[in-house]
Amino acid sequence: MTTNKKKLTTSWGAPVGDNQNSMTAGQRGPTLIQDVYLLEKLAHFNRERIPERVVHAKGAGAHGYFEVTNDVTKYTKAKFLSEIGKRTPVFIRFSTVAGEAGSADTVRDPRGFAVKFYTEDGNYDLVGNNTPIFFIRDAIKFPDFIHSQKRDPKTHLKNPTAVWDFWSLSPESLHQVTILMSDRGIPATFRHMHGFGSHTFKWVNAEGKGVWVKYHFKTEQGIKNLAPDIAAKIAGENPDYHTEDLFNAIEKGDYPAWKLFVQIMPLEDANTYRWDPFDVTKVWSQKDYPLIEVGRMVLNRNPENYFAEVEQAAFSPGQMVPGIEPSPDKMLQGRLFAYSDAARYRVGPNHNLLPINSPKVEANNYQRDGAMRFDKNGGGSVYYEPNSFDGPTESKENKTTSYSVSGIADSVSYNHDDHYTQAGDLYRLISAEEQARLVENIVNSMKSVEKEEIKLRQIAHFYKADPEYGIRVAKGLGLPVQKKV
Ligand code: HDE
Repeated sequence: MTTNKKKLTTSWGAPVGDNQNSMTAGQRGPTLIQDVYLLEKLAHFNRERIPERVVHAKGAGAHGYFEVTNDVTKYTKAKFLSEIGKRTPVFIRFSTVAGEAGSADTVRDPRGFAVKFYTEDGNYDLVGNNTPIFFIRDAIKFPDFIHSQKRDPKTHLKNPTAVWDFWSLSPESLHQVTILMSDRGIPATFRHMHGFGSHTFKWVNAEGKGVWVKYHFKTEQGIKNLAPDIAAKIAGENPDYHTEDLFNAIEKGDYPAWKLFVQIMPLEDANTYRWDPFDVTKVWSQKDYPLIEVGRMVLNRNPENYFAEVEQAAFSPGQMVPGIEPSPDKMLQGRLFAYSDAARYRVGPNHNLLPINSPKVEANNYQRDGAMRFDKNGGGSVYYEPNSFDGPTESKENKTTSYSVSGIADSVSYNHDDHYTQAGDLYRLISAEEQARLVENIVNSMKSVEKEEIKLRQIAHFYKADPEYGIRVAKGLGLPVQKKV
C-alpha cells in the first residue's frame, strides 16, 4: 500500500529519526547537547508568543468581500468604490479592548471593528469600533485613559476607582460612557453589532474636490445584546463565546453581513456646524447629514490559521488609498503614527510582507532589508531614487489634496466644550426600561469606587446631561445629588 504521509523533518528539512525520545548518554545518562533537534524544538517553543496588542488583545477574524451597491463616485475616486457590483476582498478582526489575549469575550467594553480592504490601489484599513464615538478626543490622553482601564500596578486587579476617576475628570467621555453602560455595552455576538469608522475622514473625487465623511456599517443580523447576568455566566462557562459564534456561523454557511453607509458633509460646513466635526466624542445628526448607502460586506471564510492570519494581522488607520484622506481629528492624527509603530514592535519592521498584511497588488518601493525580510528584497533592481534605471516613480495624480492651515502653534483644546447635550439626548432617546438598566449598570460599576469625591463629580456630569439621569444615579448610590462639577 502506498502512502502520501509526509516525513517529519527539522525546520531545515532534514528527516527526524526519533520524535519521542531525546538522546541521552546511556539509559540513565544526562541529555546530550548534540540532540540539536531537541534543542531546536525547545528553543522554538520558547519563542512562540509575540507581544499581545497593548489594547484589543482578544479578538477573532474572518475573510470576506465588500461589494459596491451605490454610486458614490461624485464623492470619492477610490477605485474599489468606483462601480456598482465591484467586489473587493476584505479581512476583518473583531475584538474587546481592555482584556488580555485570553480574557472573556462577554464583558462590558467597546468592540473593535477593524476592516482591511485589499484594493487595486493597495490596502485600505478602516480601524473602527462598534460605537460611533470615543471616550477622549486627543491622542495625548490615550495612554492615561488605557491605564485607568487596565490592571492596578499593585493589586493587578481591574480598578473601578481609576476608571471613574479618569472619566469624572474627563467629561468629554460622558457620551461614550452612556453608550458603554447601556444595553449595547455587551453585544450578543460580534455579528449582532454595528461598526463605525468613528472619526471624520476626507473623501476626494476625480476632480480633486473633497468632502468630510463618516462610516457606518449596519448589521444585517440585527442588534442583539446580552443582559449582564447572562454575560457574566457565559464569561465563566465559555470565555471564547463570541470567537466560537463567529467561527461556527461562517463554518455552517450562515455568513454575517453588514451594509455600509456614509454621512457626507461639505468641507465648508466644518466651519459652521454646531458640533466640531473633528471631535470624535460627538456624532453628526443624521437629520443634518443623512445616511447614504455605499455597499455590503459579507464574511464567508474562516482563517486557516489563527496566529498567521489573526494574531499577525496589522491594521493601521494610516493605510489609505487615493480618494480617501485623513481629517484634522486630533485622535486620528495620533493613530496615524501609533498603529504601524505598534506593528513594527509586535510583528517586526517587515510585518507588511506577511501574507495577511501584504497588498494583493505589487508593492514597489526602495525600502530594503530589515529583520525577517523573507521576500526577494527587491532582488538586483535599482535600490535608490531618483535613478536612471527606470525604477518606480511617484505619480503626481496621487498626491493628497492640499488645504490651507493658519494659526499659532500651541497645545489647544477643541473650541466646543458641550459634553452634555449629546449624552443627555441619548439618555432621553432610549426606552424607560433601558434607562433603568443603564442606571443600574452605572450604579453597579460605581459602587466600589473608593473616593466619594469621584462619585459626586461623576453624578454632577450625569445631572448636567439630564437632571433625572443624575438624580437616579445618585439615588442608586445613596448619595446626595451633585448639581455642579
Ligand atoms: Fe486603537 N490601538 N488607539 N483605537 N484600536 C490599537 O494597535 C490607539 C482608537 C482600535 O484588530 C493598537 O496594533 C491610540 C479609536 C482597534 O488589530 C494601538 C489611540 C478607535 C484596534 C492603538 C487609539 C480604535 C486598535 C494596539 C488614540 C476606534 C485593534 C496594538 C489616539 C475608532 C486592531 C495595535 C486589530 C488597536 C492605539 C484610539 C480602534 C496601541 C494611540 C478611537 C479596532 O496601536
